[in-house]
Amino acid sequence: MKSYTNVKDLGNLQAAVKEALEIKKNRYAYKYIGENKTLLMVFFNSSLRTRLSTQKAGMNLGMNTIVLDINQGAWKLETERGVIMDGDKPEHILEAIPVMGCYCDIIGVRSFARFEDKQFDYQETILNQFIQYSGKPVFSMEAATGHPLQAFADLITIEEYKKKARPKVVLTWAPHPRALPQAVPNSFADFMNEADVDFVITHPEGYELDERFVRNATVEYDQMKAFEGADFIYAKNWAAYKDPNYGKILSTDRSWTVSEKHMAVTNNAYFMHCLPVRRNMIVTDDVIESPQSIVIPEAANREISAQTVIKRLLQDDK
Ligand code: AN0
Ligand code: CP
Repeated sequence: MKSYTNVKDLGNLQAAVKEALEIKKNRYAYKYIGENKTLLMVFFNSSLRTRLSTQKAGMNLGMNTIVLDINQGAWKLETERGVIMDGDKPEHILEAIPVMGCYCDIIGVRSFARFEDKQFDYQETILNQFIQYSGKPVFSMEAATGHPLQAFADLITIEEYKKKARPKVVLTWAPHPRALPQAVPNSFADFMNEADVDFVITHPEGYELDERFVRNATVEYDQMKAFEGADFIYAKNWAAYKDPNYGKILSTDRSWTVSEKHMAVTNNAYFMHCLPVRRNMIVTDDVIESPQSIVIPEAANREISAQTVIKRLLQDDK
């Protein structure tokens, strides 16, 4: 694997999940393949899970890890070509990226959608610049349009908890006070469309995701109807994708907050969320604290998805 930006990079998905579950059984089985190799993790945005789980995954493989927070102590980076740099940004990303590439063997990048320019976001301008100019294998730690390490961990978790061959998995929008990217729901949809599940997406009108991710999913605007008979509920907020409302909040309707009333119509579904989650906005205390909530094992699987991906990048790095 040369880079990891979406589900396709994993090739056969069933084989990737199998490999991940093998790694989970013995996460130190490959502790020498990263010896004398350096993992650089570059963050343009905050993180708790990705930061810790990806660093741990690198360490499990014997790697040294360096973490760079672009907004804390590094030079502010200009990202547009052709700009006269007489403002507050002393360095251009087109020098910064190849320099970063000099000091490491693999680079992970977190760079959220900015919601300033849909094209800039949906062309994955920043992530692709890393791929083009770093000279090193690059993986997404949540970029503008996807969070494939999260979705891979989500699939591993569903595989571990499912009680039937083809479970019903529902991705539900839920309210949030700030405009959040579509990266998590996009990648979740991308993976669920490739997995053996009955996949339903529910959200208020206006919150339709990019069709390239929705593909064969059933879109149901009635949340309670969507929840009927579900085996897994995956909650997430996102801001509008569709023009002219790209990046906007269209609803704060708290009847969409996942509560016991919603869970009651499911098939005793498990509750999932990528975290961080705002309680009583996205999900009630009762649901997230219930025995059906698997948000912690889901987060734990981030180490496993990251390790599987980094292992594959190392193995290709001849
Ligand atoms: C981010 C998002 O919604 O994309 C990261 C989630 C993993 N969440 C927030 O900014 C709260
Ligand atoms: N789920 C996730 O990516 O969490 P962080 O933003 O804390 O890394």
